[in-house]
Amino acid sequence: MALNPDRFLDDLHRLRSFGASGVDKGVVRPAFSAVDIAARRWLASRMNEAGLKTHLDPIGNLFGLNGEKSLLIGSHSDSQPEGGWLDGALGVVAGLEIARAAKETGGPPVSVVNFQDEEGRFGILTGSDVWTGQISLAKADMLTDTDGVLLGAARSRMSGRAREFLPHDMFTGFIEMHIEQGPGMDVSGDQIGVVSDIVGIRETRIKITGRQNHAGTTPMALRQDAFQALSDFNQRINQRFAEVANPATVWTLGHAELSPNASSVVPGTARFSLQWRDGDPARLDAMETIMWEVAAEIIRDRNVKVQLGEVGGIEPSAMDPRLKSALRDAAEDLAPGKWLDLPSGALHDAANVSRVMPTAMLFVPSIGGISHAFDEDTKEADLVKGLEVLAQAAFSL
Ligand code: HGY
Ligand code: MN
Ligand code: MN
Repeated sequence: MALNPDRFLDDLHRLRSFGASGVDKGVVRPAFSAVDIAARRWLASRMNEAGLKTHLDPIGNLFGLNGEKSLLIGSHSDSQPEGGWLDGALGVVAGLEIARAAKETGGPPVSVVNFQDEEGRFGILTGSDVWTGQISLAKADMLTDTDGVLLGAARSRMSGRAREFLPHDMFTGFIEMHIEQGPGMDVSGDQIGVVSDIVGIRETRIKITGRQNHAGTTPMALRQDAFQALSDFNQRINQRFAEVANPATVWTLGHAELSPNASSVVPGTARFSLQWRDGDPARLDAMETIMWEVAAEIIRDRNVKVQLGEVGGIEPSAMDPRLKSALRDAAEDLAPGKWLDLPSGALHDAANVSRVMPTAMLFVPSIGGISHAFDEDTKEADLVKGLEVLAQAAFSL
């Protein structure tokens, strides 16, 4: 299969132009934003030019299909509120190049997918959640982003061109190429990572309601300060989670908002997110129990109301042995001694897709281990090496 690495890199840079931030190689392309929709339209035109049949499903997942039975390759093109140019985009453009090269040179049938809202503006991996049946479309429509926008309203911007959900059995398997997004391979000097499994996650949104009041006249002892309650909640979570964590366990309070958010007002409400990740479902459950216990302690000790949202989650998932071994063989052939097996601490659509078909992932290194930030980057030689390994594995399958 004759790949065209220049065309692959050109497409990657072209995709970055949709929502380019102007800082480093940053991208601002949240799911269902105008630039996200424009990027999907452009990708659809590239798929058409490659002779693939485009298909948009009701949640906004875009497919470029090659025949009735094919290997599926892809990832996502939506970004975090401040994202890099490779997170997701790399896997989609690699899939496009391999499907295109395979068509041009009589290779195996390969289709491409570009999942919607992998970055969880609304859910966790929303587009693949819905396609693989983890949640219904009706339930997904009721999800909101942190500004209160309903997914149902957001997706109506794309629904004019959408058709039905595709059956999973059109595909013999799924492979997702991605940047590692952590420091492991940058430090070890490896060029290719073959993913063994993907961690699980739990996530919820929490609201603390205290009593909004005057910051000069309200005695400390009488305050029901929503921020102080949040701070106390966070400290107790740090202590209690650490008691059950292993070195790979992580947790993050990544979104927080105070109301009215003014320097002379005792905050009346605090809204924030809490997520935790681990490879062991029992530990994920234990951490959820701790969260409920800490919430009860805060209500008791801080005289505030604590409302916990629904706890969403994805279970840890193992990658398929046959697909993994195809990736390993290709890695040993094209990057001898410079590849390794490793788990993924980031979530990926592959976690959902692994429930419905054989699925595998490969990683290329992230410079400095930086991702979900404008300065995320990977050496061009590593991007191309990943493309070649993936293409060879696809061919051997
Ligand atoms: O958050 C994640 O792990 C992924 O980037 N959606
Ligand atoms: Mn990603
Ligand atoms: Mn991401």
